[in-house]
Amino acid sequence: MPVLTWDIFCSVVDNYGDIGVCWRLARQLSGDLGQTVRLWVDDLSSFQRIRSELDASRDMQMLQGVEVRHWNTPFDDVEPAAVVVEGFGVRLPDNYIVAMTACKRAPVWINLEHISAEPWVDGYHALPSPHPKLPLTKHFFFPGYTAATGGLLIERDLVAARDAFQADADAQTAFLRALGVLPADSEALCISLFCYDNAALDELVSAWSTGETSILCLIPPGAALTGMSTILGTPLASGGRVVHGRLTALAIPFLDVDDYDRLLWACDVNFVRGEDSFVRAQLAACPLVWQAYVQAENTHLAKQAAFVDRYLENLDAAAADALRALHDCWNRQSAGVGEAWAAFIAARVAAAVHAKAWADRLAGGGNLANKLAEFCMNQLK
Ligand code: TRH
Repeated sequence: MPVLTWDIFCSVVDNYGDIGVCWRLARQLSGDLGQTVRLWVDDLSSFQRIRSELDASRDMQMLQGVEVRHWNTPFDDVEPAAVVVEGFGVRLPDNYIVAMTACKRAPVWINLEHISAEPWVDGYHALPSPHPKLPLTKHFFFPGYTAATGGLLIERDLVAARDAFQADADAQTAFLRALGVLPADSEALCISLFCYDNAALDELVSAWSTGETSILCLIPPGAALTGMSTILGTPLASGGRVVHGRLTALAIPFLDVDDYDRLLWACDVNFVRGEDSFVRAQLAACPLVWQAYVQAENTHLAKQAAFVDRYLENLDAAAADALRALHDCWNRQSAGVGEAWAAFIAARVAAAVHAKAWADRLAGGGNLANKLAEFCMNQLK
């Protein structure tokens, strides 16, 4: 594959998904495809949270083959790359756009969109959008689940690394021990909980505390931990644990992205949110419960339902009904989540087999970094 230069622009709107996705793309283009990548990030502190070796005070540094640049305002004049990617519709600096028009060959300009399982994505992926005034054309690039979309970010050795870890009980035990999991916890169903503020958490915690299955819930800092602390009446901080009936809640540190992957691989069930943790949980080959990023007019509910429809295809009715109800209550933050959890527990073996089949299907489908690179090279022909 020819080597192109890439500028990826990431503005951290909130939380960690924007930088999580942009970092993953940058690293894969560089590491797996040998591309020359600059990643411009406006908030290096958020980036540092998911990659602790990053120095948030430096304007320029190399990280795993990627040149990481602080996106300052005003933006210094630089020579644009051959491919320019704006993460999630971020507005590029005006002087950078002007510089793009001055290039001998106009850069390929990509807007990397959010993932959605909704069927309309097939028709919008890769559509051009000519600039109203300048001789530049932007293309929309949609991640997704069908051959007509851009696929998913899946690193070349992800599946092998995951399978090796999941086949290695000692590695999993050592990993979990370092997070504060005790030998006595080994009989419990292990859950990771990463979510937004969620009014349904109270009922879910009550179901976990009073159910027949022992639960060990690992909770990174954030809304989930705040919610759990309030419900259990004990402020939890990293390393802290509270036992409440059949539930043991354990606060864990915020992990580097690659360790977060290992956490997802090591747990029996993963509660995830937003975009990047959601995709990683699908690739972890374990059952997941997704809380979509809340949007105006409840558009996230349509997004969530479209995913569930796709995800549950070919799953037996009892397990599918349980997972649908769980997602529905969790995203509507409504009553019924306890009952849905009990139904999920009854169907969890089928759900686990299905999660593995789903991950295999994704791994055999389109790979976003490769598809994007091929698309851009074709544009430059
Ligand atoms: O954090 P999120 O809610 O992020 C986003 C943003 O809100 C964004 O604006 C919005 O557009 C998008 O959601 C839909 O959820 P997400 O996408 O799952 O990103 C979390 C990232 O944090 C992901 O890359 C995994 C990483 N992470 C760690 O590295 N370590 C951890 O311990 C945890 C819990 C997460």
